[in-house]
Amino acid sequence: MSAAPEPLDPPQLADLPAPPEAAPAPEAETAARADDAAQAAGRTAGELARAAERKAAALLAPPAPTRLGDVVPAPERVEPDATADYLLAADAVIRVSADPAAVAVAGQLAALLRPATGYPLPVTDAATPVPSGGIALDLSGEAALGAEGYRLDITTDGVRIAAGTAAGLFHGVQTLRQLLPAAVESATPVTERWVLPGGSILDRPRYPHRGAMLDVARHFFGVTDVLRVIDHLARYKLNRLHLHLTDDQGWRIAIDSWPRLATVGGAGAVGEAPGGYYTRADYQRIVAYAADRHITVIPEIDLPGHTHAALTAYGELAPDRVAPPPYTGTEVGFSYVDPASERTYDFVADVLGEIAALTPGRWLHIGGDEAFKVPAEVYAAFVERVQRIVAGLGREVIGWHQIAPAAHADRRILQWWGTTGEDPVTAEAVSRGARLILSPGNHAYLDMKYAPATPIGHDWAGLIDVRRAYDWDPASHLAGVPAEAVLGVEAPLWTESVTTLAEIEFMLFPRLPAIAELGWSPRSTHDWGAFRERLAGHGPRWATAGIAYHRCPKLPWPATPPVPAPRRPSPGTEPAEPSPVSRSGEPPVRPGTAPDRG
Ligand code: TNX
Repeated sequence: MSAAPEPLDPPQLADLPAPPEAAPAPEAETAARADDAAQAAGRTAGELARAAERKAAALLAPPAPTRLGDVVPAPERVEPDATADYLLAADAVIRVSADPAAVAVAGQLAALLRPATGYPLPVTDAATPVPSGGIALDLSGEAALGAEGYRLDITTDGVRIAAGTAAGLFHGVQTLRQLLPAAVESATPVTERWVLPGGSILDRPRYPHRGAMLDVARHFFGVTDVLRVIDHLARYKLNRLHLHLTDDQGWRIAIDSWPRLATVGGAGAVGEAPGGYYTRADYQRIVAYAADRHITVIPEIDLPGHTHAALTAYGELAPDRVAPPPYTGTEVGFSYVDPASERTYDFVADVLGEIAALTPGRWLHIGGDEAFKVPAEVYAAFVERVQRIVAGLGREVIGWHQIAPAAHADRRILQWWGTTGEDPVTAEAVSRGARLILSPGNHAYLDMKYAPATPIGHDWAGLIDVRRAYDWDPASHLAGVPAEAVLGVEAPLWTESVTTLAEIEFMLFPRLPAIAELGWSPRSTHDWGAFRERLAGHGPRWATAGIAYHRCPKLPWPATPPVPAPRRPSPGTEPAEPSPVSRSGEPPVRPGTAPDRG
């Protein structure tokens, strides 16, 4: 296993390499000097002439539609250069360090750019990749950029992303994507000037843990839905997907040693909704897809409460040894596996053992919330025993903050979901060594409604409009918890009322990018006025990508973009299938509900 992540030191700008000087304008040079320069740079006069042509074209053309500072989450340092816009041409090449992980990122970049541009964008590897009119991804080992940082330099002569890790290159690619015109999100070729704003960005995350949680237990979402959610996380540089795999209404992962958990426990969901579960292969596909995007899956098996679905499959785990009928309501806190039975610990060890074997990440989430029927001392002893099982599997425990009273276990992490900003029991657990992920219910719970009329969601933790999602500071949120104990943030999406992918997207967008910015951006960039403008500027991207975002009236959305003009329309062919969500980003209003005014 790799070294444990620690909260990053405050960024030291002095540690970082200075941005390169702007290149002199080749068109100002004499032919003789151009020859010298060409030789010095190892380039032919023809190559140099093309570079000069690009520079001239960039200076004559209108400025890039996107500004260098329009990125979400806000980068650590942005230095625009209005004279250095870069125009991606049809013959551009992606050059990349000859390292399989870097080549994979280059392939992902090409796959992002090819559909809308229609350009071939071949990928070639090189010992020292240089832009040469195209895009260079340089896995140069710049240690100061850390595990996930990158630097991006855009000049008329090309684009260079440098990082010390493939994750850093990948994040740089997400930034590059956001700097191209919104039409880059089109799935088919469109006519567009593919121009990037000139200048340099230097960027590293504030926190090592930046996550989202999807509850696939209350309603089940199939693999393709989850993969799309992973894509959304990747766009905003999130690096953890917490899957809430089990709850009272459904058990969603196949366990070979206890097969009825999935086949019986997974049969239902809230209300009349269909059940379902992931096979081992499904789960591995999700984990691998996430890993390719530098996202670690954190599986949660919620214990000892929220276990009604497991009890329907194996009555022997129930305190009365009787399997109950399925539960399709949305109450919480009534179920638990019998902490007094050894069979329960066999079950926990088998389940966590199988999950650990399928999960490359180092964390297992053991839930621990709302076990209201288990007495406090019994509960603490149960959690301590489960913590030992996790340690025995070579993994680290994450639990909801209710596990705080249990004894400390090495490297354990509590996930705060309270709404008060104050909890002496959690603060005390931190003083005993626990670290925290912050998911305050009143800021980060994406199942809360935006406004009273939001057609889906809850309001027990309050209404969470985008400003509320954004305007808090993870470092000082919980009284008595030092900033160094905070590993990061996570936005949970519980799905009692969320039934489709479009509804997931409606609750995630635009709030997920707000939480992502809290996790990534230095506090010095925190500014609601600037953020709301940057965020709203992403609306056309989401619309073009077919994301069913919530067009809340409080954000200054740009006009709905025209549907991009298709390139090379083939006469006589039918128009493409309309996307399942409207381009205007209208919310997926359920029949009989009022549209949200919030
Ligand atoms: C509380 S938050 C829960 C979940 C519910 C959620 C609804 C937490 C750890 N437990 O079981 O789904 O509220 O908002």
